[in-house]
Amino acid sequence: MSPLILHCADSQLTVSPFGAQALSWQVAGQERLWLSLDADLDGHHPIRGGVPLCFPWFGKAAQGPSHGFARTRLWQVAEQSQTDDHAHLVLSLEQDADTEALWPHPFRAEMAFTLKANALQLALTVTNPGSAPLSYTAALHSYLCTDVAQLRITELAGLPYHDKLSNADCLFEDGPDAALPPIPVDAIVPGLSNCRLAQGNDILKIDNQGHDAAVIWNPGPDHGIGDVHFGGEQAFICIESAHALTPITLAPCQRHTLSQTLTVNA
Ligand code: TA6
Repeated sequence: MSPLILHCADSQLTVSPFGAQALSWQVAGQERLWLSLDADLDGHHPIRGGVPLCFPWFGKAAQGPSHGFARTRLWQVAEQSQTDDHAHLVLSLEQDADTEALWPHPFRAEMAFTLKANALQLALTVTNPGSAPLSYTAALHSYLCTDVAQLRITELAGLPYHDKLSNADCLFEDGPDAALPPIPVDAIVPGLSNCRLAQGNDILKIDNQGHDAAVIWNPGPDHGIGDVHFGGEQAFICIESAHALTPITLAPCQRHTLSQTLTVNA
């Protein structure tokens, strides 16, 4: 279960087959994905950081673990290729006795990673191989490196969101002094497709597709989360490409792709 490493020009991506989870993405030596120093890498528990996959449900559910089982399954290598301008890897997961016990549906999930010199595309494609409709929710739960003390996501100003912390529908503040987002934050923002993380001249552009919402999450300093190392929450913001408001329903043979593209200095 060794990690898979992709290279393109000056960038390097490390992917764990356990969970089909990106763990590290470095561009010109600079790390872009946050991984907890206390992350559990034993191959049994969710890994805190990188880009965990939430599938076949987002969030808590009565029938099984938070954010589904995809992040705690071993995925198979389905494709791997390399050209001058990109490296590509696809990992796949299908139903088996363990997934059937939690979610009695046939499915095929493919997680594709496309690494370019200054960009990373993450794409989760789910196909319905069965004869009945298949419904699920999902997210690419990206932990992006940032300095939360200086963070300001201007695209959020004035937008409506569902606040999971208060279970209320709210509006982000507007105006030049608005804290965007307020910390702690656990916000489901309908339809948000693009935003930027800026720190001085350094910009990371985030483009989501096939989603119905972006999720913005940072637990703040009093989180009590055992596998976030001390002070670690100050160094990341999760900006997720999610289909979390309503389920995706696939007819037999239909497929859907949920994606996120991260571009440095775009
Ligand atoms: O995407 C935000 C969220 O659903 C939060 O509510 C928070 O609990 C977070 O994900 C982490 O969930 P996890 O199950 O990985 O601890």
